[in-house]
Amino acid sequence: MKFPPNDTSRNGTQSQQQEEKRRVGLVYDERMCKHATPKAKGEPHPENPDRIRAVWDKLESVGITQRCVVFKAKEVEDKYIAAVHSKSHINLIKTISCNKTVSQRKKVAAKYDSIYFNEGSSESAYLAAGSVLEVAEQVAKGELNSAFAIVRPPGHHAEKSEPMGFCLFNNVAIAASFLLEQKKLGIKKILIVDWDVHHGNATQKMFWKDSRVLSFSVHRHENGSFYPGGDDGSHTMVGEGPGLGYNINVPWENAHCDEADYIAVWDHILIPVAKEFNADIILISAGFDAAIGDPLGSCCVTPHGFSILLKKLMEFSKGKIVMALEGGYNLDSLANSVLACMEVLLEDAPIDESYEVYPFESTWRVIKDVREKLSSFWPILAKKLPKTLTHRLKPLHEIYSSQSEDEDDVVPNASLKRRKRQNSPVQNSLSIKGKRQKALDTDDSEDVEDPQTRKVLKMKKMSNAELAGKLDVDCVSAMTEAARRLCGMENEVDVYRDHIRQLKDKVAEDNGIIEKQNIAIQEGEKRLQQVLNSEKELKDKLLAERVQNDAQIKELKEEQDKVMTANNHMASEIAARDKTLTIKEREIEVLKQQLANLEAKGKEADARGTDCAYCRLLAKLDRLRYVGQAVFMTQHVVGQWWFPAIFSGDMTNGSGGSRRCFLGIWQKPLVVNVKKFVCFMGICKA
Ligand code: Q9C
Ligand code: ZN
Repeated sequence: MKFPPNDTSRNGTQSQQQEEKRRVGLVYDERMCKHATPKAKGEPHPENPDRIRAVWDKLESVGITQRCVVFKAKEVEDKYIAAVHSKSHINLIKTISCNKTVSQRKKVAAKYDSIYFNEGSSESAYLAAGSVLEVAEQVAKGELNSAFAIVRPPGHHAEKSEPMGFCLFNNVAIAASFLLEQKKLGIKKILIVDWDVHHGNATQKMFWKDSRVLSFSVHRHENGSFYPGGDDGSHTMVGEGPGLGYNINVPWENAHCDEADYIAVWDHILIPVAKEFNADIILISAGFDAAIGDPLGSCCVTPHGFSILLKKLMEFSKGKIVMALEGGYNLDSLANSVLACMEVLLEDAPIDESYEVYPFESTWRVIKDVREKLSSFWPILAKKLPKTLTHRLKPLHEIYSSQSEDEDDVVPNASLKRRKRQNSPVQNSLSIKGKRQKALDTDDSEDVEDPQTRKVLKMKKMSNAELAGKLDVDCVSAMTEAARRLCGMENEVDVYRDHIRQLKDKVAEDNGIIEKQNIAIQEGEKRLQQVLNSEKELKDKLLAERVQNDAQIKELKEEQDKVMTANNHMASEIAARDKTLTIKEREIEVLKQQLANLEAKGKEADARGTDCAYCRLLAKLDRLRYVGQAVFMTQHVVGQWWFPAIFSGDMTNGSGGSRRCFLGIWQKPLVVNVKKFVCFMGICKA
């Protein structure tokens, strides 16, 4: 036996032989063989080191290992185990191999269900978990397309604080938690498919309330009597809280299931849900104890069956699949099944998935129950299954049914629990008939076992003369028999005749009915025609009305158009006038402004006027009147300004005054003859 060379231990190097289209990781490490039962004699324990050796040797012998990226195992770190196991459990597994005697270890192991420990257990457990974690990370990163971890001890029964069912650490659960925790990997949703024949009780519990992990397990259950037993594996266990609907159990009611049953479950439960869930990566708890020939599982899945199941999962999560070995206790079955899976991961040959499935009747029942229970979380499962579901009629092959049941199978009424085989009577009779016909065709009476057939054949071979001479007792009895049959046939003919007559009567009767129905049909057609006619009339009338209406509408529209044009015209005129009005208003505004300015200026002038020298003079003049001086004033216009001119002097003689005084701009003196004392006052604008 060869082991992976040391230099591939951590990073893993691809073989030089040929470039694979897919990078498939493979973990194997001889150190995982160290975990073994302490007792040497007697029956070997089913979970023994030869299991992984057999797998590795097989893959080696057919040249698979050279085509994979091979890794040696690496011990998992405690902090990653701690995500799913308790401190005390980690401590138990870490210390179980050292500082303890064989009998001490035995005593500890006895506290648990189906557990043994030896001096290699701790290391193997750490390596198994580390191996799965390592390749899971590589696949998540995209360094590998997919991977298979050939590990032991297995993991899916190992509870948070309790080793169980040959399992020490839950390898797959540790890897799943690791992937989710390493945010940079971008893994947000994980599908765990557990096809080990036993229920993955621990994985179920570890992600019970977690919607990031969809745990799917298909397993023998048989009402909780199959290991690990109880209700945990029931289809009613669907998760809780945020994890509600994210736990799926498919519990078989009986042993002997084969790929037909598994494929039916895939097609009608797992695949539709996987489509909907759309995981970032798929982890398979790949036990092969449901494989044909397995001593614990008593199921019949062939290697080809496993390859179909795996192939169907390759369509999801971009083919990112990590397989971790769980159970599987028939070394040949185990090795061949793993090989079949490796060929799928390497995409060796197209898998023929066109498989006619004939599952058990019980399988359809289980599928229906599971779908019903989960349909509220996964609406796709609410659809009705096809009405015509095929199920198997053929009898079980001897190899399956004659196999002794394993320890787990020993339950009351085990024989009753066996599959209800549906031997087809049709097929059986056909086969006997077939044989007889073949014998008659061959003309070889000596080889024929059936005495009746042999006799007929012999007679067929005799000449007429021989036959005549051979009217022995046999022949007479044969003829009697023939006559009896003939008589029987005549009776049969009579019966047939009667039947024919009855049929004829029935035909006549039916003809009458048909005739009546024809008449009814014709009447119906007539009535239909009438209805159609009146319908047509109505249609015509409506059409005429419509034409008239259309004309009226057209006329009204034209009128409306005219009014609208006029309106438009008026509107534009109004607008024009509005514009003029605005202009005029603006002019008025300007004029008003000017007026206001003038007024203001006038007022200003007035205000100033009252205080001007001229006005003061006027006041003095008023007093002059009394002293007999004549003062008169005229106005003189220069532009728009009034300038006062004041003349003073004795006005009594009627001649002009001799003295003049003036204010403002003096112009040519104005000589006026006045009789009266005149005071001519202009507006003081100066
Ligand atoms: N009555 C795995 O396949 N059987 N474990 C014990 C006790 C234990 C199977 C029966 C079967 C454990 C990983
Ligand atoms: Zn198992």
